[in-house]
Amino acid sequence: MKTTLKIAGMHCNGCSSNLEKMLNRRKGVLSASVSLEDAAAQVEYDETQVDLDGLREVVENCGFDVVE
Ligand code: 9UX
Repeated sequence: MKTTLKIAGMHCNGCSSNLEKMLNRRKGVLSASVSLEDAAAQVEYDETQVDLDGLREVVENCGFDVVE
């Protein structure tokens, strides 16, 4: 499964690289790439191991929000 999440609250390259690192550490995430300019995260994940709520949890734990 592939999705693009719109992310609110990222201010610098540290923000985007932290979020990218944390998403990639989440069980079930196959690969994650976060763009500061686009304010977005592209995530490829195994939907039997993690769902959108699980991804949102990672984003919120990093101090950001997923924009609906
Ligand atoms: Mo940059 Mo983001 O110093 O939480 S890492 S603002």
